[in-house]
Amino acid sequence: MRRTWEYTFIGPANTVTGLHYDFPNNWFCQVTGVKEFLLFPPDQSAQMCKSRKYDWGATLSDIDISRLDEQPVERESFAKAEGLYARVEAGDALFVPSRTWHAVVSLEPSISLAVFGLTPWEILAGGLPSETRALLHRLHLYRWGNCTCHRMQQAPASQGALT
Ligand SMILES: O=C(O)CCC(=O)C(=O)O
Repeated sequence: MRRTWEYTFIGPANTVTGLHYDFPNNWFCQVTGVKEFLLFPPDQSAQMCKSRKYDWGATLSDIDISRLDEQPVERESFAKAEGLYARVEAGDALFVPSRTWHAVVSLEPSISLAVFGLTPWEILAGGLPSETRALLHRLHLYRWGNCTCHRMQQAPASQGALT
């Protein structure tokens, strides 16, 4: 028994999805176009420069694979990582195991379907802590102001602060 849910990724060529990992396993299905994956198993986490930025579904990295020349510290760490390269074409399915760091670049306009799944035990072990963090985040008690889900608006000049 497994609860599954899907994400669809639709985008032009050269779309970059930054380095991150997801808690669930993922069957990544390429529908049209071509994408390249860089994959790093969980034992490479020490080299992945884990970010403090909050994201509901993923754990993010401070490494920006498209701006490594501007990130000397992250680049040095990234250079020590041992990973895998995968290329997916229309009709391919790639299994991305739980907690595997990955970054993705589309070489062509692409449509992809990511199918995530969690067993009841995984929902308890990982889903519960994740939902607790999400609740604390919405209550502004956890990583508020440093997240991918809320856009911080510039306050009027007289207030001179971010809201
Ligand atoms: O296809 C992409 O650009 C991102 C895919 C991804 O990160 C995922 O399925 O977890």
